[in-house]
This record gives sequence, C-alpha cells and structure tokens, in this order.
Amino acid sequence: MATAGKVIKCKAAICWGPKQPLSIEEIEVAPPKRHEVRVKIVATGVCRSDEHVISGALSNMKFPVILGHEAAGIVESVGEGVTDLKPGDKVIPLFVPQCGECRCCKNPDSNLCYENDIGKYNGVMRDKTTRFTCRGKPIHNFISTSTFTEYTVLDDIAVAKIHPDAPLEKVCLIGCGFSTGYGSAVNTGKVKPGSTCAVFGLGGVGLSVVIGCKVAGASRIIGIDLNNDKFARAKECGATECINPKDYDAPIHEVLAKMTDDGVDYAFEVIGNTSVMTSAFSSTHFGCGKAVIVGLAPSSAKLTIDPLEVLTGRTLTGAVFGGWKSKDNVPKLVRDYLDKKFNLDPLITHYMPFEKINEGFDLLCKGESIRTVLTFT
Ligand code: CND
Ligand code: ZN
Repeated sequence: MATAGKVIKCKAAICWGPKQPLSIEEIEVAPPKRHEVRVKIVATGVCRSDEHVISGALSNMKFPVILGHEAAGIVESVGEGVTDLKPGDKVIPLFVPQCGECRCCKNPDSNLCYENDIGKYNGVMRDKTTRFTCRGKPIHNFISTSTFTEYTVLDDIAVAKIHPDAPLEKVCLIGCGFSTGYGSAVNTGKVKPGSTCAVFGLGGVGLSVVIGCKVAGASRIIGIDLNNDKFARAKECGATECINPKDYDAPIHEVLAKMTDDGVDYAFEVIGNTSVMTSAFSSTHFGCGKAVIVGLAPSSAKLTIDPLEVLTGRTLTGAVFGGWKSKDNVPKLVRDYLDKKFNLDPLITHYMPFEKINEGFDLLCKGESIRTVLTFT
C-alpha cells in the first residue's frame, strides 16, 4: 500500500475528558512498529463500556483517549516480525489480547491474558507508547483497541484474522457485545439443557446472553429490565418471559423465587449495577445456583453478598469477553456466523456514519438503541 511506512492523517473521535461529547478531529497515526499492525476500521459498535469512560464511571482512565473496542476492519500495513497477518486481511481487534505465553494464556480455563489493559487503563501499546497524536499532543489508547478512528495501530496479539467473506458491518459485534454475552452463557455459566436462566439487563450484551442460553438448551429464559421497550427483541432472541422490577412491590429475587420453584439455575448480571449483582446472586437456587457477573461496575464500587448464600452452595463468577481465548476463538465465531449458527441482526438497531458518534451514544443513554454500528465512508 502507498501509505505503508508513512504517517496517516485521518478522522478520529477524541475523548478529551469525562462528561463531554466526543470531538471529531484530524489525527496522525504513526506506522506500526515491530509486532504491530495498522488497521483501517470499517465498522465499529457503540458499547456501554465506552460510555462508562465518557460518563466518568471509570475513574482511573488516562486522557485524552480514543475509545472504541468493538470493531472490524482491514489490515493496511504490518510491522516487522508479524507473521500471521498481511495487508488486505479482514480482522477484528481484540480488547482481551492473547499473547499465548503468560500464565493465563497457558491455562485452558482462563482467557485473561496478562497483556490486557482492562482495569489498569495504562492507555498505551505493549511498548508503553502510543501511535496517535492530535494537535501536537499524544493521545492514549483504550484497552488494546481504540477503534473510534479511521486507522488504528494494534499489537499483533490483539488482532484476529477472520474469513474473507465476513460482512464487517455485522461481525464487528463479535469484537465485543455478541461474544461477551454468548460466551458468558456457554463458557462461563456453562448453562445446561433444560435449565432456568434469568438475565438482568437486556441491552446488546444481555440479549447475547439470552441467545447463548437458548443455544445451550435452557428451557426457561427470564429477561429482566426496567425498560419494557426491550422485551419484544428479547423474546425474538429467545427469552421465554420478561419482567420489569417496577411492576412488583417485592424485591425481584423474591419474585423470581416464586416464579421458579425457589430460584433459577443461572442468573446473569449484564448492567454493571452492584445492587443488581446482589439480587442476581440471591435469585439463584440454593445448593446448585450460579450467578455470572458480566456488567462492568463503576471503579470504586464494592459488592455485598450474604456469606450464608455462598455457604449453601451458590457460585458467583464472572468473565471478560465471555471467557473466549480471543485470538483462537474470534475466527471460529465468525465462521459460525457465516454458517448461520446465530444471527446478529436482532442486536443491530442503527447504522450511522462515524461523524454521528455522539448521536449513537445519546440513543444508548436514552434506551432507544441496542447496538448502533458506525461506518466510515
Ligand atoms: P446497555 O446499556 O445497552 O444495556 C443495559 C440494560 O440494562 C438496559 O436495557 C437498561 O434498561 C437495563 N437496566 C439498567 N438498570 C437496570 C436495573 N436496575 N434493573 C434492570 N435493568 C436495568 O449495555 P450493554 O448491553 O452494552 O452492556 C451491558 C453491561 O456489560 C455494561 O456494564 C457493559 O460495560 C458491560 C460489558 C462487559 C463486558 C465484559 O467483557 N464482561 C464487555 N462489554 C460490555
Ligand atoms: Zn497472555
């Protein structure tokens, strides 16, 4: 490519600090260094985790930063030492990288590579620097990805090559929302056929949990949300019934206990609210219930649980990116999508040009969208 080895000027959405709209600006993107890849982003989704930074809920974030972590694109150029990717390859950035060498990567039961930047938010590449500048200032990276830009640079452990037939404006959801929810049910929860599941929060990630519970053969999937507008789509994805906590005087775990002969087999918290996490745990059946935390709570939040509920045989667990070892499994998930094993259409409510990114976040905050996919023209 004519741009290889050169600085690229392009559009990006800069988050200069919390509680202000993203600003579309021209940035410079340096060429990839050793074991790095420069990618042209084609489509990127608007996820609640990005909004947590904009709202200030994640307090240890470094600014300015280019957010965005759910995307798909095409390799523009590769740095030295990159063996598995070449210009023109279709790829998905990985917000949980897979180095293949750390203790977690070597453990078949874990997917949380040591090279991840979730919670630490150092905002840099593996070599501790960034490839972005804007108005002469360096701009931080976001969780190994930064996809709210026409071009980004990724460490090669944070990129998966996908099938050349994959429609990028759909499979971008495999970069976060779909895989996180679906994997939370099939990997982390290990939902069994015939079981009863409760899914708290029916946004893009929650609906993907519902899809996972259905694929795993759950016989009852109860969707819970404060917004009744989310129910029709949840049923389309496989929820067998939906309830709104506002319609009951009793606490929601008591309502669920009545509905399910003393509690559900699996409960998923897909909101990021610690009091809902407590209720989700209390909603599970003694002796065998399992609660899975999927939602990302504000930085300083603490979770309260009754130890007797643990003692009596309930399990509390959680995972990022649905427990998938990312580089190994993202290409397989894309193939499963192409083989029609699941449908991403019910998760996408809006397409918009990238410049309308703030509108995409407004829709999410008003509860009017599931996923908005932003595209570069
Ligand atoms: P989104 O905001 O679209 O969905 C949340 C849903 O919860 C909405 O439908 C709300 O109406 C509903 N809701 C809010 N409060 C309550 C409440 N008290 N009781 C019942 N329902 C409520 O978010 P999303 O689906 O994009 O993301 C969901 C969470 O998952 C969020 O915290 C996000 O940061 C997190 C997440 C985690 C991971 C991971 O790797 N574990 C990856 N991506 C996102
Ligand atoms: Zn690793």
